[in-house]
Amino acid sequence: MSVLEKITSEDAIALEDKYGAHNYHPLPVVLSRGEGVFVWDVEGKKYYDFLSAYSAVNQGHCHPKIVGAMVNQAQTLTLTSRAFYNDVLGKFEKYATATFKFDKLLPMNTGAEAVETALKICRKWAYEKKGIPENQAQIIVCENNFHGRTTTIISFSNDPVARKNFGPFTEGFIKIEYDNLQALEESLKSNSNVAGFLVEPIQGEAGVYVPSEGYLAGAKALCEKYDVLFIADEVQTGIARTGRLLATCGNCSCSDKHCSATPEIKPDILILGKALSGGAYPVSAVLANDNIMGVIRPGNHGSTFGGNPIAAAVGMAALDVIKDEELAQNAFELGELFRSELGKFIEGSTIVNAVRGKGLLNAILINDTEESSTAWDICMSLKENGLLAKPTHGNIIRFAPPLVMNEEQLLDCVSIIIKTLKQFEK
Ligand code: IF1
Repeated sequence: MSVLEKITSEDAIALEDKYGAHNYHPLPVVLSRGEGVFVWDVEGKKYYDFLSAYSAVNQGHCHPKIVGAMVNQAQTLTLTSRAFYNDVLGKFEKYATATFKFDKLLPMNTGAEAVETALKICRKWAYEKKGIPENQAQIIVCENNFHGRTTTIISFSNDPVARKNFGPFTEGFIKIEYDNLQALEESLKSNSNVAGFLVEPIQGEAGVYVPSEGYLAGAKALCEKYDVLFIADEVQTGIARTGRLLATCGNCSCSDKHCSATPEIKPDILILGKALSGGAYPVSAVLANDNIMGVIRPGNHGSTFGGNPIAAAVGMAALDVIKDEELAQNAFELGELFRSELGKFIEGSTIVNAVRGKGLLNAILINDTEESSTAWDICMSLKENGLLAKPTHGNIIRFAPPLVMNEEQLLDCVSIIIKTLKQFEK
């Protein structure tokens, strides 16, 4: 069967069911084309994409500048491995370190690989710079975190479905409550071997939990006080998704006038992925200054594809688009509009309890139990009404469209969402 051969949705689903591992339960829609904020299924039906591949397609599907960079590089030099230099990686590293204001970048491919890389750097820094006894380093993480699916990362997850029967697990992690500075300080006080604190600026998978004002700045200050590395996992919140270039938004160089641009929440280690490539190619990265990244020496860490020429070319184009089209600003403004419009509906709704989020990373809380199928049923009806979204946990639906959406499209989506929710009013 050639990839060009037309296939029905039913056949596509049957093929995946028969030949693919069942590690997902997708919405029953088979997509075959994407452009900007839209995707089309194999039967030609058009949808607004309100998931953006979990915030990887911030720049919109098949952005011509990103695809152009990818095609051009793919016809020139695809992969050399890091056994040799290539003429693109250094340019990407310079561009990205200047954009996010760090000395160095370590290129990887997936978000989980970047998280694992950050954990290794943090531990090595703890032994070689902080003087923690070898193999005694502890890294503090938050309850209900999501940082990826590797065995070490699920070792500190509390999601039973992600963990069960995948043990034994990696040691060296302490779990505390998210958005609780007292819990963080108590953990720092009572554990002398803490190397780092790994945190999502907004907990995406947990249901788009936006922490209290001052939480991230307070956490950074506690990390400084106890000489512990503040590690921000911005795989999902980064690259303009939350209305600023970064949710932690240190002194980045974006032109976004809303950016707080204060060093109070600038991470010691920054983890990026997903939209670092605009969803066109797996590109992730870990950024840090020389006093931290300097612990990494030849042979300590690597990856066949990490830092490959296509990834570097795509990464630069993806960052260009974010800046040229001022997508952080757009996400900020459309996010305010989205929450305001949904908020008006919620005042009189029996089916939605709340809307929350930052920029264009938002979620609604459905007035039903986690075990109910209501959120799923609502997403199935949204699909029928031409908008694709998916529940995160049980009764929470995440809404994260591409950041290239315009106001008219957003208001069209708000009316689709409200029309659909009204079908479920009790
Ligand atoms: C799945 C969730 C989102 C992430 C953060 C690291 C990673 C992710 C904050 C790992 C990845 C993806 C993974 C994907 C679904 C999606 C997801 F629902 F799983 F939790 F977005 F919220 N840090 N998140 O969100 O990056 O290795 O996937 O490139 O695994 O089902 P990755």
